[in-house]
Amino acid sequence: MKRSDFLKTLGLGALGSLITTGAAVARNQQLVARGSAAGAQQPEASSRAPGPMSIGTWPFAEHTTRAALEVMKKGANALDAVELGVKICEADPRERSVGLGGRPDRDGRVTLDACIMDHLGNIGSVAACEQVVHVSSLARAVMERTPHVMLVGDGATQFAREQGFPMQNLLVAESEAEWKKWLEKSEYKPIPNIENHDTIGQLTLDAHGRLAGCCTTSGMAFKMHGRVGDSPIIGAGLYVDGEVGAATATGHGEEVIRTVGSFRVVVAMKAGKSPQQACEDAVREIHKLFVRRGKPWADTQIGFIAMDVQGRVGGFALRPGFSFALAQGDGVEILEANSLLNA
Ligand code: SD4
Repeated sequence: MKRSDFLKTLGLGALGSLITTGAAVARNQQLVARGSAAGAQQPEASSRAPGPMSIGTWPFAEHTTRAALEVMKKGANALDAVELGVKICEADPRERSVGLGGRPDRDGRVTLDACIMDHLGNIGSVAACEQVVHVSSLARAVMERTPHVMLVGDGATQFAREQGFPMQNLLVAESEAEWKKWLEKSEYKPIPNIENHDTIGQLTLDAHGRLAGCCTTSGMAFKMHGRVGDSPIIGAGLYVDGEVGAATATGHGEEVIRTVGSFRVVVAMKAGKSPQQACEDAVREIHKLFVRRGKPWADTQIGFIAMDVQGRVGGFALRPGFSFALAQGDGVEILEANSLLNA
């Protein structure tokens, strides 16, 4: 399905071209603002019943959202579907920032972060976990089989072992070679959109209107050992409010934690913003704090995606280059997100 066709199915029609250019964002915002003020339908509104549907960060979510959509069409609930989807990415050694094959920290250790949340507010999370490929499932096990919501480091690995998760070396030859090359200079410089920003955050809405989300990553490449990013932190890397909507983040985790990014997006939706407006607000807040702190803010990337219970979606980034997948109906579409900065 072409994006223009897809947008038509969302009732966006002529607004389709507004998705990609900076000037268009402003027009889109005006339209949204006017629509809201007049109590009219907002441009992103879907004209048909939402769900099942799924969105996920970055183009690799094409496969994971499609898989989630297909099982939801067969009756799976949003939570099972989102877990099934992200596991595809975790198991793929070619994806070098998630699960097996993820890039190691500066000590050569692959440590994974993940969290999961359902529409009822059930949450589970693991951080800095080693030797386990499917940390999304481990996060779910924390959620369903412990009195806690988060396990980290050795405790997370120990729990995985006790629960029968297979233990394996996550460092593949390509990632090890990159790490050895990195050691030559040992400079920590995240490169936007290139090597350090490919977390998968995925959201699902099933046929019964239940939302779920999962975020899983190996985190920043060559991070300090023990560093934890936003991805396993409920409210930062992921948040789901079953009555409102859900959001997830990718990019420079420290900045997302600083602003409690995903929670911020969902709260904005609860206050009446569309998913698109809410993602834009969160990125603006991050940018504002960069400026306030006098930091070289242009040199990093942050992206949010969001979906509400009405099936409207949004995505926005600090810089160009961020895209996300949307699976709905018969197809999956890769949507290029607008950005606050031009480069
Ligand atoms: C982190 N947010 O560890 C993750 C990295 C990321 O796309 O999103 N990469 O900070």
